[in-house]
Amino acid sequence: MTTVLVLNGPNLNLLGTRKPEVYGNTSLADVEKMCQKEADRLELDLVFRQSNHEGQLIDWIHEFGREVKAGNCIGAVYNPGAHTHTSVALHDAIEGAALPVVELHISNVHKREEFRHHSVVSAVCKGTITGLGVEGYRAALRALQAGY
Ligand code: CA2
Repeated sequence: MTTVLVLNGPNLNLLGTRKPEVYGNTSLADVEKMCQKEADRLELDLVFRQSNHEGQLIDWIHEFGREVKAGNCIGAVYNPGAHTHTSVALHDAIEGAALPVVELHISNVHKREEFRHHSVVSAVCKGTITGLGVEGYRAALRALQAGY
């Protein structure tokens, strides 16, 4: 079986504990269970990770870029959190590692504050899903599996 990485950036460990009007009531543990179920259905091995630290996220992107090169992984579903709008380092990591990434946002960033309208990582991602709630994770897994 081939692996898919689901990666979550800063503060996503708070999912389901606050701001339900923006992010819903689902916890990150629930998202993991949902992704695991979808990965089983798609016959993919799931690796699910979250960090609040940019360097850790960069190391994981490099690690899974190597796995893609070795033929063991098809790519990543990545919710970069607030790093989406700020981190040139994550842009460079995705590009440098040649990791196929579906960028994922739970909320519709375009309906929110203007500073959330621009993503510095979109240009190095395969595509972006925004505003479909946690259902977006499932859609992103299907898209990667289908070869997008
Ligand atoms: O909509 C998304 O998924 C975001 O990537 C979430 C980020 C935000 O900075 C992006 O603009 C859009 C924030 C993640 C923080 O999640 C929380 C969840 C519950 C309570 C507080 C924060």
